[in-house]
Amino acid sequence: MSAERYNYAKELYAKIGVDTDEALKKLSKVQISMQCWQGDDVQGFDSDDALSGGIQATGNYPGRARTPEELMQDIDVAFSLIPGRHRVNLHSSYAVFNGNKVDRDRLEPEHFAAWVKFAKERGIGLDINPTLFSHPKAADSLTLSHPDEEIRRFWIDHCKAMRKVGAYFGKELGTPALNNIWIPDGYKQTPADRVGPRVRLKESLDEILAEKYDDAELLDCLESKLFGIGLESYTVGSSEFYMTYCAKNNLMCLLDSGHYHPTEVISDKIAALLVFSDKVALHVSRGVRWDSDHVVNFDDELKEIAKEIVRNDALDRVIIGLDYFDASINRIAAWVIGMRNMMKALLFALLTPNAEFKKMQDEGRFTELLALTEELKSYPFADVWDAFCEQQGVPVREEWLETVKKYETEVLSVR
Ligand code: RNT
Ligand code: ZN
Repeated sequence: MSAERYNYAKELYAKIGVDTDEALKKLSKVQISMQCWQGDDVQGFDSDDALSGGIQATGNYPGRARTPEELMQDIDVAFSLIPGRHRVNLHSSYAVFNGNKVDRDRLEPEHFAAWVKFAKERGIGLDINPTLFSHPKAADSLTLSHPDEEIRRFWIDHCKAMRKVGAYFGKELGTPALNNIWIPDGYKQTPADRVGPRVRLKESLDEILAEKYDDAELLDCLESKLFGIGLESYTVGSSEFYMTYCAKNNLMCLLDSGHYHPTEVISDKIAALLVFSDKVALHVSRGVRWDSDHVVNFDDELKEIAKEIVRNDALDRVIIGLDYFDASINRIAAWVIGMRNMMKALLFALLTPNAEFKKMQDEGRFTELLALTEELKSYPFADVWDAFCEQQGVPVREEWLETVKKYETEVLSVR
């Protein structure tokens, strides 16, 4: 039955010059970095400190992962329901100590050996983020820009340590780890000095990034932000700051879709950065009125993000990661919904006659372009998506929810 539906869809798409087989082949190679922190509300395993840094996971749905074993088990369940082979995005706070805890400035690859083992067994890649929040030394919400040299030193050393961990991931797993530096630094009140903290941040970054690593093992990127909760008046690591820093130092920017003014979209920013940078990294998220980190929906902006990646032939230049932490619903479902949506959006973009549309734009055929763009929305996209899920051996449509419900009853609800 579904083969019939697929063949019918294939014919329709072929008429507008889209090869569905080719689209599925390309989609099957896409790797999305799944944020481990959705599984435990960004708590991590290195402390019981409350989540700080101006970010917040709201909700108290039962079943949060409390140990590395629980988190790994939950990730496995999520991956079994998501088509394709993806990556896991870690934070340094997810180090596995086995009783020999060290502070964050002393972290070593060995503290992540359990994750490397996990990744090797599954044939997947790992990415890393230094954790510059939820820690006594981040109590002022100032880290790499802190006026206190001792605190700044601690965080510089932490970031250096995590680059080493990232390179270890890359080497062990044969796929470069993305190391993303995001800091919460900012002020609640209007600052008396806006330049000083930025100069200190620049100096910290210069030192952190001085050591060169092989691109085949480690890729660094910097994530900007607009504001944090309790840090509304000033953000040290703003968009302009990092875009300039990255441009001058030949580094990669990370665009988080929740980190701009509510009417600004990252889809357009991808297209600006791709003109100048070899690579761009993403934290695909969904802000509702603010940087609320809601689960990614299959909405217009997600489709637009995917289009920018696909039609610029940039699937290997845009590094896609998700970033949300919704504690109000089943956390595994949250992963599955967001990951499947990201893949759906990429498929939607792959099933678009992009070259033809570009030609229409260049030739000023805007009536045709609009008409076809709108008609395309009711093409049998779902039939191709279902075929992909089937091909990849994961549940078709909402069937996956049964597995999540069963797991919730048997495992999550007894935690
Ligand atoms: C915070 C940033 C950052 C974090 C994660 C946990 O606003 O988006 O990427 O969400 O690192
Ligand atoms: Zn982010």
